[in-house]
Formats: sequence, structure tokens, C-alpha cells
Amino acid sequence: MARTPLSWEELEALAPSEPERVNGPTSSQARLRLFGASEADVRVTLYRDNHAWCPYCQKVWLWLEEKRIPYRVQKVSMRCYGEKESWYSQRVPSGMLPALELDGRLITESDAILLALEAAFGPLGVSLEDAAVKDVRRLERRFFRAWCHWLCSPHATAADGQLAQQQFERMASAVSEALEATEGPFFLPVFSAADGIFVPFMERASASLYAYKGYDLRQANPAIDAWFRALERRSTYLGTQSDFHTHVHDLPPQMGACHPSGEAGQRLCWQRLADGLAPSETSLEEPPEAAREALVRVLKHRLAIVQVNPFRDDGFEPALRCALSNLLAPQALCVPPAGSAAGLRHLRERISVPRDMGLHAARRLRQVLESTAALDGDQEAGPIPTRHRHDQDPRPFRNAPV
Ligand SMILES: N[C@@H](CCC(=O)N[C@@H](CS)C(=O)NCC(=O)O)C(=O)O
Repeated sequence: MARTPLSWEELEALAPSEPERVNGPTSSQARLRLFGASEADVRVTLYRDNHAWCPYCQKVWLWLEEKRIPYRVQKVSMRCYGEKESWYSQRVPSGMLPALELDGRLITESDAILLALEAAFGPLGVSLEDAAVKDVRRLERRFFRAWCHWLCSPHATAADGQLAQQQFERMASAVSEALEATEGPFFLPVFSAADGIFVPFMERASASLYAYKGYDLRQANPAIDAWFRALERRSTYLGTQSDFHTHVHDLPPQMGACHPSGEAGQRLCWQRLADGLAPSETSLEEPPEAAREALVRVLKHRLAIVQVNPFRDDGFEPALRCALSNLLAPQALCVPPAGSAAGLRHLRERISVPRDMGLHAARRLRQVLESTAALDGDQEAGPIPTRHRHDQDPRPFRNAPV
């Protein structure tokens, strides 16, 4: 027999408390990081984008986490999804992110920020000024350009597209050779700033080329896969790591455009990603707490989640409780109200990693939103915008109860 959805109070009673953010593992939700130090020791404030979509912010964020430097976080909107906060424009007239305050001095440009951090706190593994790190940095820029060219240029003919793919594949081989040249999985004999520099765009290339070109970066390049696997053993990286779905839909407005190749292999990968099956996005198994992590994160923002859903008048609120009931007890099926499928799918498409929760929790939540929606029908929520992401305005989410 079909079950009725649990009430919000019943769901709250089943939710664990949120993890410790100040001294615990790396988390996108943290506003203050102390690593066991006292608040008086904080010399750094990182200004980073609210949704953790900005690659340059990720580079600085990871560096601070790896070095365990006490810091505060101030989250700022990117123009593609929100209005730039006036207090930030007054401090940084260009509005660009990241920015960092060190002992009261404001620094912009991620490279300059890392150099200033290194001067104040010492290098991460190997100095940014070291010739070997500079070589890796040059390689990263060439990799970045080859990726942009393949992904973001329209390529008038199939031959142009193939050429861009070959250029990228040559760069991926050069990256593999650099990784294979050292013992161990990293660019240098120890984990270092060189790896941190490569993280943001390697992660974005892996996600976007899978979905838009049907190209599996990790499968095609075992040394790159080994590098990712080694990163996935670091809690610092896991806290900043995004997933394929998030990048595939946050990149178009940031890059101008991402062009699908339209070939059969690409369409298959796109569909697999939509179905939640993209094995190359992580080497890790789902941890046992994934479902409850998803629950606690939805509970925190439930008022705003309902308020911003364009299908909220179509039974979305009880449908959401239904999905959460199914998340906790999949064997006792809760059927959502008739007409609620689009609202559930709208939410499914807007879970952002790591902004909202970790990769496995997000996978689990997307799955249950889809399986619950499917009990109602096949009504879709409509396409995700590609020129902007104003549907992701952070303001309604800013006043969630602590
Ligand atoms: N060269 C800069 C690039 C920073 C950059 O392009 N930031 C983008 C976000 S990824 C930005 O803040 N754009 C303004 C906006 O989106 O509001 C750096 O390395 O810090």
C-alpha cells in the first residue's frame, strides 16, 4: 500500500546534526576555518563565489585548506547568477573573484594571491617560484587553451572539430607524460602547488568533455585517472570537488558557450549523465551517510527550496516530503500528488556540488527526486538556461536557520 509522506517534524527527527564546519573536514558551507587555532589567529579572509563555481576561487581555497591556514570566508555572487553585492563592488570595483585579505591588505588575481600566501605562510610542498612548478603552470595554460578551443568554439566543419579534438588529446598526452615522469601520482614527487594549480580546469575538462564531446578524460588517460584517484584520497580535495552535472550546467554561462558534438557517442554520454550514470566522475564508493547528508541539507533550506520552485502550486511541497520519505525508506513507496513531477525535476536539475552537498549525497538525492517524479509521470521542468543562471539567485537562501 502506498505510504503518506512524513511530516517536516518527522523528517527533522530522523536527520543527523550537520558536521563541524570550523575545525572539521573541508566544507563548502564553512564561513570560518580554524584548524584548531583560535579566532585571534585569523589573518586571512577569502572572498569567493557563492556557488563554488569559480575555478580561480577553487585554486586558492584548496591551497588554504591544504596548508591549514586559519581563514574566514565571504561569499559573493557572480554576475551570471546574481547581482554583485554592493559592499564587494566598493572594495573590488571590477567585481572579480577571488579576492583575499591578508593582514588587512586586499589582493586580487589568483596567481598574485597564491604568491602572497606563499610569502606569508611558506610553500605548499614546492614553491611556486620553483622552475618545476613553473613548467607545470605553463603546461596547465596550454591544456586550458586546448580544452577551451575544443569545447567552446563552434567548429564550422566536422574536420575542424576533429582537429580541435586531436590538439586536446595531444595536450592530455603531454599532461600524462608529465605525471608519469615522477614517482607517485602527482606532478612532482610530493603533492604540491603544482597539483593545486591543475585541479580546477582538469575537473572541468573531465566533466564537460564527457557531456559535450563524449570523451572520457580519465578513461582515455590512465595517468590522469591515477592523479584524480590520489586527489580523491584527500579530504581537502573532496570538500572542494564538484560533479559532472554541476559543471556541465555552470560552464556555459561562464564560458560563453559549450558546443555538443552531436555524435552518437556524445548523445549517449549526455543521456547517461542525465540518468545519473557517469562512472568517471569519482573513483569512490558511496559513503553510508550520503542519504542523510542530502536530507539534512534539504531540511536546512526547505522554505527557500519551496518558495523558489516555479511549480510550487502543483503539490511540490508534499511531493518533496514524499521524495525525502523515499530517500530514507525506499522499500515503503510514497507516491507524490498528481501533477508534481515537474517541480521535483526542477529541483533535481538544480542541486549543485559542493555548494549544497557532496557528490554522493547529490547523486542519491537526484535519483530519489527522479524515481519519485516518475511515479507521477513524465512531465519535464523545462530546459536549464545556458546564457545565464538567474534561476540560481542565492538571495532567497541566505537567511536559512542556523
Ligand atoms: N585572472 C583572474 C580571473 C578571475 C575570474 O575570471 N573570475 C571570474 C569568475 S571565474 C569573475 O569573478 N567574474 C566576474 C563575475 O562573474 O561576477 C584570476 O586568476 O583571479
